[in-house]
Order: sequence, then C-alpha cells, then structure tokens
Amino acid sequence: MTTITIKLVQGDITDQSVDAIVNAANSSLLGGGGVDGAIHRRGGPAILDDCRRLRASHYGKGLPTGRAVATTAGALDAHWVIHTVGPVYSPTEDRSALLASCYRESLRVADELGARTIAFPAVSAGIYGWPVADAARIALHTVRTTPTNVEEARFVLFDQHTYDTFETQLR
Ligand code: AR6
Repeated sequence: MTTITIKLVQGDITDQSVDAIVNAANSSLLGGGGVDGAIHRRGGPAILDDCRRLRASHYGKGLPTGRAVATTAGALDAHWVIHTVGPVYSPTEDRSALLASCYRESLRVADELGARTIAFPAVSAGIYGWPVADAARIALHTVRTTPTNVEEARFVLFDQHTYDTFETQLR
C-alpha cells in the first residue's frame, strides 16, 4: 500500500490517459446522458457489448447502487472503464454511505485489475442532483482513506464551479 496522490483536473474525463476511467453509470449499464453518454460515445460500441454481457451473466436485475464493475475502455486511452452507480440525491434520506461506496468499490475493482492510475468524475453530482460541495467532500475523504495500491486518483471535473468546489474541499 502506498499513499494515494490526489489530483484535480478541469476537463473531459474521456481525454484522460490513465489505467482506469470511472463512469457515473446507472444500474441498467446500458448508457445514458452526462459523463456516461460521453464515455460510450468516445469509447465506442465495445464498452456497451461488455456491459450487455455483464448484464446477461451477473446483473440481470441491474448493478446495485454503490457497486462497481469493469469493462474494456474500447477506443479510450485507458485499459478499463469502471462503471459505478451513484445514488440519486435525496433531501430527506442520508444516502452518503452509498456515494462513499461508489469510490471504495471502484478502488477495489481497480486493485483487482492492477490499475495504478484512475480518473473519477464527480459521481452523482450531475443528473442525480447531489449538492457539489457535499459530493466533493465525500469523494475526497473516501479516496483519501481507502486502503489501495492505486497510486494516483485524478478527479476530472467538467465545469469550473465543480472544479473550484473540489479545490476548496481538498484544502
Ligand atoms: N467528463 C467529466 N465529467 C463530466 C463529463 C465528462 N465528459 N460530462 C459530464 N460530467 P452525470 P450522475 C460531469 O450527470 O449525476 C447518466 O444519464 C457532470 O458535469 O454524468 O451520477 C447516467 O446514465 C457532473 O459534474 O452523473 C445516470 O442515469 C458529473 O460529471 C445518471 O446520468 C456527474 O454528472 C448519473 O447521474
């Protein structure tokens, strides 16, 4: 176990050269909008083919929230895409353990694969509505404190506000 280095980047996660790119997927694993749409568009049909195989073999009822699974990265400059399902934000129910689980499970899968570098989006902080500061706090705390052989975790934040919020939380 080494100490993980956390980096923040503003940009598009599909431009990253890393061992594993994390996708903020939904439990169907069949694609969607946001970062999920971008990853499938840029990575090409091989990713969806793998997702369909995983559904057929293991996740007929869908990948549960908080879990993670790996597929090929297709045409992306990475070896794997790790798909995780974030929780939809609820103002009345505390679902933060599920959001933390997305990062922990993604790192566990990355360790199984032997990945040393990983890129994360701000899981649940888009279509799933999680307030960005809270999503950033949970993401950074979980990645910092999870034992892993991954050496570098890069948070790739799409817009300036999300990047600035992560930077504030990191300090
Ligand atoms: N690179 C990096 N970050 C991105 C990119 C990109 N190319 N595109 C968007 N983001 P979201 P969620 C940011 O909505 O909230 C999908 O339909 C975005 O600005 O992608 O977990 C899935 O299929 C935000 O900061 O994921 C699910 O149904 C962050 O990525 C649902 O959306 C996450 O936003 C998941 O919603």
